[in-house]
Amino acid sequence: MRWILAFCLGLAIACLQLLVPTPLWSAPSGCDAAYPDVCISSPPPDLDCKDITFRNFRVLSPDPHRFDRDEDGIGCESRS
Ligand SMILES: [Ca+2]
Repeated sequence: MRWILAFCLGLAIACLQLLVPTPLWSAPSGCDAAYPDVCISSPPPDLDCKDITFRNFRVLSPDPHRFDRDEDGIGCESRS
């Protein structure tokens, strides 16, 4: 019967992770939600691409640092 308990507990944890908004679990405080793939803190200070090492990352509105100046949803595109 112990496996049933383990199964239910695992199921409960899985459901909890679906119900609770992910930022509570994954995003450490200080990471701006506009850049979900990388951890960049919200301004101030206002950062530019030259101040960070990330390239070609997803940018969501409102893009407080203006990393995505051409507004295609990709920040700090590396020119090749
Ligand atoms: Ca862009």
